Amino acid sequence: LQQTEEVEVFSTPSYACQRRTTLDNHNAVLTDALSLLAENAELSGEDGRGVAFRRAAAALKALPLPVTRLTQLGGVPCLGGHSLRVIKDVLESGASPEVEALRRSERFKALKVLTGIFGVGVKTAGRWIGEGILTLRQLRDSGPTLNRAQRAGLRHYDDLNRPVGRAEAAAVAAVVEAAAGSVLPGARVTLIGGFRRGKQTGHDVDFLITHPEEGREAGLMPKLVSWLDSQGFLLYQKTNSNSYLEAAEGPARPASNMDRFERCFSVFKLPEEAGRGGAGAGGEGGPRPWRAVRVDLVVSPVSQFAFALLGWTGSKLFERELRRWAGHEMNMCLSSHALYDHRQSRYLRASSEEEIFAHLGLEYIPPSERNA
Ligand code: DGT
Ligand code: MG
Repeated sequence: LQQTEEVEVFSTPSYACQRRTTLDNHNAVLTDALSLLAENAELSGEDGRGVAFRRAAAALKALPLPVTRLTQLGGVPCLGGHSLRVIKDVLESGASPEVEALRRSERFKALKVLTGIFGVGVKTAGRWIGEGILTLRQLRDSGPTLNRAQRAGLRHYDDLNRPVGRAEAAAVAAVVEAAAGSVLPGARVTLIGGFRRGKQTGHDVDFLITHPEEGREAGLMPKLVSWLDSQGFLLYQKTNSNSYLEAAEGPARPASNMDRFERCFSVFKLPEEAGRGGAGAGGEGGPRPWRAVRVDLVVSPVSQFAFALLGWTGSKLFERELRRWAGHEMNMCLSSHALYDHRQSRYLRASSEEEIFAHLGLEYIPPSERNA
């Protein structure tokens, strides 16, 4: 009699927005490898390949146990040949030669360092690498012209590449709440992004601001920014104004998810308090009295609040999958402003995330389970 070991065969729905993905990832070794390949594709301008690896990683993140054999993956969607090869290598020998080579690659390292500068995108980084600039030192020495965002990014490079903790996020929240309360009494500030999903750290802190009375939020962002600036909280800011208008005939460009909210990309000067993990910020001179933190502010009219909340809570892949589900499975168009039903030729209103999931024919997934 041949003894066969019991191994569970996994299966999971194909859209990330149909799955519950907590932060408890049982397959981090595999998903780290696939995420690195995704990152490399994105840094090389190959977004399609990037999404394919992100989807593969997300499918594994949703599994209830560690994968030990390839044969368990029969019912797991989104695993293409390339991803399966990487998974096989990791399962059999603990590592993927392709991923290990990538980790050591000078080009990948340079792309990571340069795009790690706030304000530097893939194209700029690629151009600099073509000019022989691979490190921050080389960038500082050879001095290509930097814009205002990039100068701030370079100046605060170490701070902005140090993860932001929950206590720091709460401290930023207190400042933003004071600002909003002062310039528009009754304004509501909500922490969004990764922290709303329960992450312990983030690369930035994201906030959505609204007012319960429609229209009162208009013009709020400039006032907010000028209050923050006058109190000395801003090291950098760039504000985009709201340009979203609903058209009677439906969304003009259904595929577009460009944000048209009042939005501010900023770098906060956050005072460091004792006990908040300020050590390490100051290097040799001892702890500095403040650190730089990336903060994103978004203002939404209350009529669009639920859509904005859903659209800015993430994860990025979860958002992308929600929009794909809406388009491909429901013939609807979802954005951070609205949901348009092409069959009925009308916008579907919602005042909560639960209602939006219901419109989409999806089971409600709470923020802590959107970590795809
Ligand atoms: P983090 O900050 O790296 O810990 O992780 P997240 O999930 O907070 O990511 P982040 O801060 O880049 O973005 C927060 C969420 O907001 C993200 O999951 C998707 C959404 N988001 C970010 N940028 C845009 C945008 O330009 N348009 C739209 N519609 N959504 C965006
Ligand atoms: Mg964030």
